[in-house]
Amino acid sequence: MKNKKQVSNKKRKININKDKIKEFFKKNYFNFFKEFPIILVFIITTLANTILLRLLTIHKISNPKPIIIDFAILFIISSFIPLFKKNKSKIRYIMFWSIFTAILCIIHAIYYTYYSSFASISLLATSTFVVDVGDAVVENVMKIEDFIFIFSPIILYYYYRKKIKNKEIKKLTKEEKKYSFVNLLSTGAIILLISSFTITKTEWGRFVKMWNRESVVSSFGLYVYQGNDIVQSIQPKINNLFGHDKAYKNVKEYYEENPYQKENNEYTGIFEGKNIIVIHAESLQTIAMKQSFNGVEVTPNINKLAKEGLFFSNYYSQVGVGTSSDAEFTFSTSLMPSSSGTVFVNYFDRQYDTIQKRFKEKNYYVFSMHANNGDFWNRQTMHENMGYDKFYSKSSYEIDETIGLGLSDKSFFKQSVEKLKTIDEEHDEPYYGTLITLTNHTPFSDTELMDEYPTTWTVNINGSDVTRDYINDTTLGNYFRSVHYFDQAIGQFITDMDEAGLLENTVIAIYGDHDARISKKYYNILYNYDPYEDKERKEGDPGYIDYNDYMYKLDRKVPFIIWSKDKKLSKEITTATGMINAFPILGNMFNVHSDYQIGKDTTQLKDNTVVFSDGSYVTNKIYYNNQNGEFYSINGDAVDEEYINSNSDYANKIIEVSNNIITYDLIKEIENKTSDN
Ligand code: GP9
Ligand code: MN
Repeated sequence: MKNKKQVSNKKRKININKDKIKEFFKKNYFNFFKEFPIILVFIITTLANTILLRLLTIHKISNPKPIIIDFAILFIISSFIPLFKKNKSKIRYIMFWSIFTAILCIIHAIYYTYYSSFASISLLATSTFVVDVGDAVVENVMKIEDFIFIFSPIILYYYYRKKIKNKEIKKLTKEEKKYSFVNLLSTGAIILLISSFTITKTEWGRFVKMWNRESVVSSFGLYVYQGNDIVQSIQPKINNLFGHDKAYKNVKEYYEENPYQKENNEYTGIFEGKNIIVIHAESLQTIAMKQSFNGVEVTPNINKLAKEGLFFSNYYSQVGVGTSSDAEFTFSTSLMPSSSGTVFVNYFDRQYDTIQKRFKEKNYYVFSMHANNGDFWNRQTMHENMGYDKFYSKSSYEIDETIGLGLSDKSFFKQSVEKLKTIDEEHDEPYYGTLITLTNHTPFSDTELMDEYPTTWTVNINGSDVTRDYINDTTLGNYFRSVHYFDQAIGQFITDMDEAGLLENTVIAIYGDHDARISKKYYNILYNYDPYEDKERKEGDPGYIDYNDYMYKLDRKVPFIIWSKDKKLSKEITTATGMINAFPILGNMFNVHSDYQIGKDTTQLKDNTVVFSDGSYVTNKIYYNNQNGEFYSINGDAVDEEYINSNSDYANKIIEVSNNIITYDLIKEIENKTSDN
């Protein structure tokens, strides 16, 4: 039993410690911020911006980790303030960081709306493309709330003018400067160090790989994310200093374990020697093929091609931030897109083994047509590197009719048929052509050039017809109208090609390049609108569909259709298939392949894993969300841990191998070594 004296000693010690701690905080923080309150205002207002950014984008601010880490970084940034001699320099330094971080938040907010991800500095080179998409950005991407972050430097400057400007700020001695610097810096560093012990293995993995930008910002905060992004964006430029040998070994081992094996099936060589036109259908989603409004299908022409051809109805795009260009890349190489930056802009100078080059080896004339600026997505350079003999860009077309981003698809196709007639006349050899469309790109604006196609719903109530707005004049309604226009354009294209005799010996392949990024709330209306009650069904209402995030992700499917006039395949493939499988599927039909193709021909498979750029994946049984480790059973199928783990390993592996190849230009190295031997 401790006697009273021991207890009172213990109490006194605790009080002494408390006083010491109080004294420590008073000296190191309270007195300092009392002298320099503007630093505290800078930290608070700038921290508020990062919290607001997460609130407006990922809608999550409950996790304290990113807040603490951002706070620590701001402490570190502030630690240099006492070192400045002049007070004016101190204020300029603070205002620079306040304005810089506000602009950073604005860029991320705008970028997130369009790409559902955070921006990477490696995309700076592509930022001009964002400007080029013009009204798509203004109307559908830039929102007023994106600019709310500017209030932070405004408040800071107002505080400076009101409270600091005309006041004499205490001059620090050399010793005090040094002490304050070390104190703030070490405080920030200690907070960072303690925070690092709370980071999980998964979070570290995502930090290193940076596929899952949302997850990195959610766990590490904005500034650590951006710092890591800068390092990872610069790294490819000095890549041989970092990890080249490990990457080379990784890729060599992968292809030794997974060599290309020719597997003949009912489609092998069926189109060998024929022409092929690949239509890259901007933002064409499979959901549009299932809709009708007022008795008129959204896509009657595409539906006919799907019915007569080989239709992959469970097909997904696998783009990263490179959107259209990533779709082209993965379609052409059967590799995953880059996780840091975009291939077309940051790695255009690497050597790739493409389907275009393989057709060229079989003496095909290979060309691409797209009525946008040739430097959009750096296509002028990248298409040549991919093996195209010629790229017909905007300068090859008469811009006689514009909708949205540029030349209307009806005019693009009409003018392209004339070019195809010339190509057919001038070339005895078969041709491989890629036609990239534009009209169906955001903003899906309703223009007089798009025939009226109201996405309304007319029902008979008490004997009289009542027409409900339904999704008309919503983004989704405008999207379906835009798709309906595209369908008319492609229908006319097929007719014109047929009349010109260009379909006799030609295969048409159509793929949607990615989904249209339309908000889930409109899909809810599409599925849950009750025209009789003229309201959206809620939980508990009869016929209510609980449209969850996974159903939304699955609705991002895009179609892949392979059609020819003289060989009607008339089959639907429901096996999960992705852009990465297109080259192996088409290659089997024309007897071309790449030793580096990662995808498989899925026409014979009962199940397949389609990997997305953030490491998530879909199979015929589940959608696995790599951001939170959850999985959604699509048809109520039960799967075991082994199914999840093996598919997750596969997903990580093919993303890693693809990025190794892209970053370190390994196809060129492997090919050179092979030819030297
Ligand atoms: C631009 C067109 C659209 O030329 O391909 O590009 P996206 O915005 O879809 O990447
Ligand atoms: Mn696109």
